[in-house]
Amino acid sequence: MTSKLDRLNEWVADVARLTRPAVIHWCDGSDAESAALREQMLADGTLIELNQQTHPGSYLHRSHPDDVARVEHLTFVCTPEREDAGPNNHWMAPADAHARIDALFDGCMQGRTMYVIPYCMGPIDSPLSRCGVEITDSPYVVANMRIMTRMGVPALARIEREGSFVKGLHSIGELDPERRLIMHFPEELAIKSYGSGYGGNALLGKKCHALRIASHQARQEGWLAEHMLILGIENPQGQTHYIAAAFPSACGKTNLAMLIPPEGYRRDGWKVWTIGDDICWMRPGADGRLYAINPEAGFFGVAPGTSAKSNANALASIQSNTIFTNVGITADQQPWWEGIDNGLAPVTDWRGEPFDSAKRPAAHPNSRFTVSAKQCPSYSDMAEDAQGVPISAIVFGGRRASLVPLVFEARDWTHGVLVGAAMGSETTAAATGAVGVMRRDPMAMKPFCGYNFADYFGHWLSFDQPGAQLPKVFHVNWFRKGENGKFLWPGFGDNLRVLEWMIQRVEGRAAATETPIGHLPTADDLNLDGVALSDEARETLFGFEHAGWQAEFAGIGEYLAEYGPRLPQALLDEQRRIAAALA
Ligand code: O2Y
Ligand code: MN
Repeated sequence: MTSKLDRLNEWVADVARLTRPAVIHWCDGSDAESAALREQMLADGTLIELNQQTHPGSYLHRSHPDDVARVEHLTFVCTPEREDAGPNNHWMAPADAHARIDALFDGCMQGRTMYVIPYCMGPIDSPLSRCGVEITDSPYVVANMRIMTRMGVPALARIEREGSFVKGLHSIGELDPERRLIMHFPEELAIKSYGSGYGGNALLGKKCHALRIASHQARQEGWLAEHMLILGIENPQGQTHYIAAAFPSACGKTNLAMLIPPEGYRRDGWKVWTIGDDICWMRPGADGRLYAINPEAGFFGVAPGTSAKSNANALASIQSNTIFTNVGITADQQPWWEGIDNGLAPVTDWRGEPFDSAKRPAAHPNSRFTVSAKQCPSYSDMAEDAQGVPISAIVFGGRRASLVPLVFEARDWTHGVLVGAAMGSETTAAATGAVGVMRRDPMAMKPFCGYNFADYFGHWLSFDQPGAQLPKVFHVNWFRKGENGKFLWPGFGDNLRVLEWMIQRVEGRAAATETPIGHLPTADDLNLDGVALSDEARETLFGFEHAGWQAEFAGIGEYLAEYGPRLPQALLDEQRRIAAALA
C-alpha cells in the first residue's frame, strides 16, 4: 500500500546512498531526544555548559572562525531560466548546481549520524503554515531547529496528511569556505547547503525555506513571505493593531518586536505584544485584510547590544534554555557580549581565547542567541492563532545616516510598493562583506527573495484588488545622525511614539503634511512628551530635503532600470511621477 510518506522515505534513502552516513536518526522532537543530543554535544565539545545557576539549561557553541555569518556570494537561486532568478540573485542552472553540490555531498556523512528533521513553519494547525524536512549531519542544527520550528512527531503527521514538504539537505562538510555552497531550487521546493554550520546557512527552515523558497510558493499561491517582524500594539481601551515591519538584517527588528513602552505610555495602559521578530507570512482573508503568521517558533537574535536598556524582554527571554553562539564568557561561565552592560567582564572571547580587547571583541558582532518565543514576556497569545493576525500597517525602514526623515506615509498601495522597492540601508555584520556601505535592499529582501525582484514587485502590486482592505504603508529611519555624527532619535521604547502616529493615521485621527515623497508628520503631530529633542533634531527628523530627494529619486530610477523590461510599468510610472514632482 502506498503512503504519503513514500516520497519522503525514498528521498531519505537517496540521500543516504549519496552521503553514506553510519546511522540515520529520525527526530521526534522529544525531551529525551533533546537531552541525549545535548549530552553527546557536551561530551564532544560542540556545546560548552554555561553557569547553570544563572543560566539554567543554557549552552555555548563556538562555530568555526571562518563560519560566522550568511554567505551571500555563495548563495544561489537555481531556476531553469537565469531571468527568473533575476539580477538580485546569484544563479546557476539546476542540473549544473545539483552536479556541483552533489559532488561535495558524495560520501560526506561517512562515520557520522544523519538526522532527519520533520518541521512545520507556522502553528501546526494553521492553513498558512508549510512543512519541510531537513536532513543534516549537525546535532547543533537539530538543537536549533527544535527551538526555531515546530519539529518532530506533529510535523511528520502533517506531512503524512498533506504529502508535500520542502526538501532541505545540509552537511557541515569540512567547514571549508572554498567548499561551501547554499543552493535553492524553487521549482523543486528543494534546498541544498554544504560547508557551513552557521545560522541561516544551516538552519534551513529560516532564510532558505521561510523566505527564499516560500517567496516563490507565495507568488504562485497568492500570498507574501516577507522579512518582517510582527507586533501588536494594545491601546488603553484594549484594542490591538498589528504592524508588520521590514528592516534589513541587524537593524533592530528584534528590539522593535519586543518594544517596552515608555514610562508615560505604560502608566496609561499601552502594551506591545510580540508575534515574531524576523519573518512574516501573510495572505488576504475573507474580509480583504492581510492576515499574518510568524512561521518561526523561536528567536535567533543578535547578542551584541542586547541589554536591559535596549531590550529587556529579550534579556529576560534568554536567562534559561538558550543556545548562545559565538559570545564571550565571564570567569563564572556566564555569557557576555559588548553592550550587555551588566557590570560583568569577559575573560574568554568567542574563539575560546583569553579576552584581549586589542585583539578582537569578546563576542563576534554576529553572535546569536537561540531561544523559544514562548520564553519572551511579551509573546502574544495570538502568535499561535491558526488564522493569523490582521495587519493594519506595513513599515519599511533602513539605516540611513542622512536625508531620510524619521517617518513618512505612502499615499497609496502603489506608492507603498515603490517605498519598499526603493529601500536603502547601510550594511551590517549579519552577512560577510563590507559593513556600513549603503546598498538598495528592497523590502529588506535583497538576500532573501527567491525570484526576480521585477516579478516580486509585480506580485506586491497585484494585491491591490477590488475589495482589498490593504494596510497603510510607512517608512521609518531610526538611524538619522546629526552634524556631530550622533543619532538624533532616542529609538528603542520611544519608537512607540512613531507607531502610535501610524495607528492614528490608520484610524484617520492624525495630521500630516503632503510632500512629493509622501505624508510627513511635524514634530507636533507626535506625542513627544518627555523626549528632549534639540532644534537640530526636530528640523532634521521631521524635515524634507528637496535637493537631496531629487538626487535620491534619480538613484532609485537608475536602480529600478537594472531590472529592465520585466519591471511593472505601474512602479516605473510611480517613480517618474514623484521624480517629476521633485523636479
Ligand atoms: O542567519 C544568520 O546566519 C545570521 S543572519 C540573521 C539571523 C536571524 C535573523 N535574521 C538574520 C538576517 O540576516 O536577516
Ligand atoms: Mn533577518
